[in-house]
Amino acid sequence: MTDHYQPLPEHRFTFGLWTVGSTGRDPFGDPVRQKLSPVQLVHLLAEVGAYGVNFHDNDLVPIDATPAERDQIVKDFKQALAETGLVVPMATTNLFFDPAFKDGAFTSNDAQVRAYALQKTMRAIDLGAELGAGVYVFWGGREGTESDATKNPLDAGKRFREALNFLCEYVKDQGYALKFALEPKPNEPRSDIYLPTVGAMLGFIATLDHPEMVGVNPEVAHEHMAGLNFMHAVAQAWDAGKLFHIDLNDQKFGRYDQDFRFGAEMIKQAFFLVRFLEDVGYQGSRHFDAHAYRTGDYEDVKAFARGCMRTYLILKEKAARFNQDAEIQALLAEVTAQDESLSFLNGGYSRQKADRLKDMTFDRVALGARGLPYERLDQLTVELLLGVR
Ligand code: DIG
Ligand code: MN
Ligand code: MN
Repeated sequence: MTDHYQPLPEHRFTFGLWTVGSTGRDPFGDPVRQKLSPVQLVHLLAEVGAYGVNFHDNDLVPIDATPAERDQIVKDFKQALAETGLVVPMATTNLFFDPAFKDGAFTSNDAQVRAYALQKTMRAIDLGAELGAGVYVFWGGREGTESDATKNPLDAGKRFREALNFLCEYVKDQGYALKFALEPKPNEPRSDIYLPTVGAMLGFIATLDHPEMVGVNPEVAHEHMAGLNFMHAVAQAWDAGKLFHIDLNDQKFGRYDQDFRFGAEMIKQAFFLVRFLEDVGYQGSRHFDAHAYRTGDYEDVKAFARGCMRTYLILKEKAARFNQDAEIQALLAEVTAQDESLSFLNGGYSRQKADRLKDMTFDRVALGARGLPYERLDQLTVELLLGVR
């Protein structure tokens, strides 16, 4: 039987080295899988059919590597990319693992740490540009507090803004074809992380010197941790022209950052997300920032990676079926019908329109009495997802 859910380069499925390379270490347990090299991980991703691979600087080059070691690592990595055809659409900086960043990087109270974070990020941007990345992600995992006695949020915002303004100027000065994508998360590892949601990030971007260079990298798990509808956040970013990248995974509500396989928990939300991305023609990477269960070996890690991509493709097919389903489309046409008597309101405000509208009579009771077939519509959606339509 033909398998219609095989990943192809045109699907732009990517994984970070840290995702399939996760050794299963967690706050309560040691690694359960041996560590694979970046070269081994590139070949693993090629085996499962990924399009690209992303990395934090130190996923590829250890923080204490010598320049000669760095050059050899990059040379070997480039060779693996050439052998497999994988590309590097995104790069980012690890500004959260080393103890130096224990109180943040760009927002640290220590000016030395802030300066070191800038230096580290410039070097990591150089590495990302060298490997062809077009998007540079900033996830401020340590940019936050446990106690608000320690830092004024205005100072934190000012420091983060100054760092991004400096780095935007650096990218322009170097002539890199790079754009920045800010990734929000509400908490963990800090008790509260600044700029916790997509909406907060979009508001912050407007305050930068070069807002045109900066967008967002929404992650499913992170908006779910905040109890929010992820597809709505993505739609707002898209509407603002700021959906520069996306981190796909899954997450139960009210949990720590689970980074589960895409579609593993909230299949209906995953469907509406895929339908949105495909309907608007999103052309960016479908990046799976997720990792396999700690219980798995590398064969299960490959099943995890394949599962992320297969579920996306299955839901993409379901979205096409939704858009072609006559009964569903008839209900949508019914509930979204235009009212020609109100077409005079199209095209914005005028005094004449306002006067005419103020003189109109509405049958408020009749408006409230209208029955909406949303149960039918949602049941049809569920039945489509359950495979009975
Ligand atoms: C966590 O969700 C963050 C880090 O893994 C990384 O900086 C970013 C890139 O997708 N996601
Ligand atoms: Mn996450
Ligand atoms: Mn992420």
